[in-house]
Amino acid sequence: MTQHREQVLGRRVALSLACGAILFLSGTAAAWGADPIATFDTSFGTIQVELLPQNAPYTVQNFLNYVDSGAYDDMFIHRLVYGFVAQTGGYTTASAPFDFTAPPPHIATGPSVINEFGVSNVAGTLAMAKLGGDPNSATSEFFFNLGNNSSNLDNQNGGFTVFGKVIGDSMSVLDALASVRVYDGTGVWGSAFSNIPLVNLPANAMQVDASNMLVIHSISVPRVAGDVNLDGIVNGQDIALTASNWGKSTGIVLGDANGDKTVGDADLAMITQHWLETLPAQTTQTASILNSGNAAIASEIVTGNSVAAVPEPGTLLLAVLAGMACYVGRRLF
Ligand SMILES: [Ca+2]
Ligand SMILES: [Ca+2]
Repeated sequence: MTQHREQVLGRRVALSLACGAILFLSGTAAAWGADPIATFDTSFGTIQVELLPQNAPYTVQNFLNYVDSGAYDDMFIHRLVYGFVAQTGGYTTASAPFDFTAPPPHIATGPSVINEFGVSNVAGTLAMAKLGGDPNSATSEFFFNLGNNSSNLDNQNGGFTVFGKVIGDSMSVLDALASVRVYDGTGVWGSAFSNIPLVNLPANAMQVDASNMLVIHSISVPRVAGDVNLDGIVNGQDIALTASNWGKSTGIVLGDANGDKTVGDADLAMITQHWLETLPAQTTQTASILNSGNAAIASEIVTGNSVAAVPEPGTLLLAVLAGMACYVGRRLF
């Protein structure tokens, strides 16, 4: 009962503060900030991504939960289909090198996130991967749309939720993936690795090291503490979001300022502590968004290498890895 009273009291405090904030803001222009910018530090260049919390709030919060926990550190692109998608968010190099007896372990996943399809899957967007026939099954894996996949991915399984867009000249970094050789690892690691991009793999390789993979070392997303709706400013909108999620502690939680996966007084305190703080302009300024497609990326898949043609005992396992591949770009994720 005591906890219940505290929750009721907290809700009343939150609501009264929210009302006060709305009144406070009513005399000023709507002080909206900007979308958060995620910087991907990768082995193949730096990629900047504008996250879209206004369009997909639960999905962006889900993404940030993985970023903040470190689960995404040193993840690698495990699926590349030229002109279609580059998929990641499932596997890291933490236990590399990997031999061909067992696949890299999948990262631990949290609760699934509700489908929030709205923005089209055009080139340069990031969208959540999910199970076929289950729109609300996305957890950690996501992909870059390398081409305009709107006619396909907008119209199946409830639509694939776009939660970010590559900005500035970062699309040129993704263009470089077109020259990375793709291997079919189905026979050794399973179907999740049917199109794994690898670099500098020696002909007699018996294992794959981190240096052979396209690694996303880290993702940084500057934010203001207390900015729970991720618009770059701490104000009444954040209090309103916290109030509307008061007491929640299951699934993907919105309004959780301090990151403890529950919404309560501590979050309200953090919001009021950072009241009206904003991100520095240079980190909230969005560059132009490229949706023009990716002409540099070939439509033809390249598989195998010279050792696949003449397998020898020492290269047999690699030959299996690098062997026949088929284009499976239209399969479900
Ligand atoms: Ca805010
Ligand atoms: Ca909290």
